[in-house]
Amino acid sequence: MREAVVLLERDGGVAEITLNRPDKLNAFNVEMHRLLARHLEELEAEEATRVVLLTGAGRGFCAGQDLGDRVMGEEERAPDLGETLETLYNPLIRRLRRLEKPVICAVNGVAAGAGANLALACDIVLAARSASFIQAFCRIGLVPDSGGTWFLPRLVGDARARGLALLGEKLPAEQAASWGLIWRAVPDSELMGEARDLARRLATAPTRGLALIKQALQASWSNDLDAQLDLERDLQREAGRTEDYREGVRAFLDKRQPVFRGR
Ligand code: T3D
Repeated sequence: MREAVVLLERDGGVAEITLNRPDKLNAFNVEMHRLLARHLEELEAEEATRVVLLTGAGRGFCAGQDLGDRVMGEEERAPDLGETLETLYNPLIRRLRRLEKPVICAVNGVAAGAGANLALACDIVLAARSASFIQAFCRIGLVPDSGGTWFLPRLVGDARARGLALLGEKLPAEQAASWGLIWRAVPDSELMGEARDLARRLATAPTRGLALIKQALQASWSNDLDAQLDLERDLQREAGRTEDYREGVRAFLDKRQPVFRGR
């Protein structure tokens, strides 16, 4: 039997998702989109899952859209790429940004096109030193999608965003880390160990509080300071009513490690 094109394993509070089309560097086809969306939807609803870890099988992380599905004959009508963004890529990026639990991305190899921007949509991005990021769109006449034109200038500034998007050159993981595009580059052999350690750590953190942090940071991109202060007030009110906050304060005063239940 053929293996699924997206694998899902659960271990304690951590759900590990692996993109699994290694012979295509895990390029996206419709089946991969559908399965990934289904898994994320399930995980969203599961209280027991407190962290999602995303990675790729084989030597690549994800090479973006499977271009084998985009071959056109001379006379054929071009596919409506706006439609595929609307129905497949945009919902994926929105789902990851809105997920009320942290998403760690372990970039195990090349991340190109929508694959690069999929990684950038995650909350904490670790990459193997041999991995790289390529805004490959300009090489085939397309525009960076999956949030690329939003993430890039915010993460690395306008000059670097333009260079990356217009030249489509390979950005090695260590440079990506030094530019602030990702959290850290680590030796290849340590990638999955580090990513899983981080995931286990976050799985015992105050999950509701982390979800509110994600919400506040996301809103900060479009809020002015006044609106952000108001939002912090509202979110802090909510955080202050969680069981985990109670536990955090009690544990601090008792001089013991807190036990957070994620509520
Ligand atoms: O279409 C829409 O719906 C709109 C949305 C678009 C989103 C997008 O992501 S557009 C951008 C699409 N992606 C690309 O343009 C990247 C294409 N791939 C590459 O440029 C290179 O493969 C890499 C730079 C990523 C890696 O290069 P390298 O030399 O390490 O590997 P390779 O030999 O090129 O690839 C290995 C195999 O994977 C190869 O197959 P083969 O020859 O061994 O049978 C190659 O064809 C396949 N592969 C890699 N990327 C894709 C792919 N097959 C289909 N689609 C791919 N994107």
